[in-house]
Amino acid sequence: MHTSQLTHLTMKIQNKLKSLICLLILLMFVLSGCGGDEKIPVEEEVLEPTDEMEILEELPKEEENTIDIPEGMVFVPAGDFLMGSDPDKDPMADPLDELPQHKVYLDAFFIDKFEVSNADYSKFVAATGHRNSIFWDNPKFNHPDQPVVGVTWGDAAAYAEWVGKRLPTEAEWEKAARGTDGRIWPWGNEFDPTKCNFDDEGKFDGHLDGFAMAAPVDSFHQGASPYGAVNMVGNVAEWVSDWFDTDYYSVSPKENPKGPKTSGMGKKSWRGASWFAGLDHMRCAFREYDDIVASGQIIGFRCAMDAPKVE
Ligand SMILES: [Ca+2]
Ligand SMILES: [Ca+2]
Repeated sequence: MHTSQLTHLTMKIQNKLKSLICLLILLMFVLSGCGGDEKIPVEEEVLEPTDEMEILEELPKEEENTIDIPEGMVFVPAGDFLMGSDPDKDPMADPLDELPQHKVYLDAFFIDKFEVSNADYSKFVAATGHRNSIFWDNPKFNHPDQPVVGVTWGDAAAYAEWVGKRLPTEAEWEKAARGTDGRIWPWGNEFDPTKCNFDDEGKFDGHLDGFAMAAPVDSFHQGASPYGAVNMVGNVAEWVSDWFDTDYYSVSPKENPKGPKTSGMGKKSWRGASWFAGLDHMRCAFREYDDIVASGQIIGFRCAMDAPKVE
């Protein structure tokens, strides 16, 4: 082959190669440019609705506007809520009596926004001649605005009847305290020592929350429950209507549970713990009990009422 011919052929091959490279570059550019600025879609994490999330969808709020809510009470709409504790979410859960966490349906009801005060209770005593609190003359406990203590379960039930109400069931109390979503505290899942009156120094005279003993019932609004009830955890513990049974949650009915029929121990439940108790008791799911005739310095109560059924 002639030298010039060879050179020409080489150039042709080089040109072909150049064209091929250009084509490849163009192809890569086109491919990479496909879709302009669009990023490769990252699969978003989709949360599967769980039972827990489903029941977060509350009943319509309008219901609250169509119901005549008695003065001093809050409305808790009908529906499911999570009762008891999930130890994976709440390390302080007591495995003895707070498990299993379970879904409970309750009819609508009203519950007192505040614990019953000494002022409230003294009206009952004056009107009926019912015996007074055993601490009626003790200045640590007898301020009119403080919650009444030193009352037995029977005293509490008698007061409730006198005002045309009743004691809440354990389930009603717990729903009123924590709403539907199984939260640990009335205000959410993070503890806040400024939102309840408890033994905040761990030595029975804690008062960093402002109170060494029971605070006025109309206090700690910042710790209100989803329905607006205050001092549900802390201040004074609260008698409820149920007999106490450690194992009740494993056998309780799914709708409107009212506690065991009887208690061999003669113990009635109380809920919410008090100014005398430490952090681990300051939880919506915490359960405790006392003798039906006991009347200590830490147990008071609040009342409940059935709400009219909405068609
Ligand atoms: Ca305190
Ligand atoms: Ca309380």
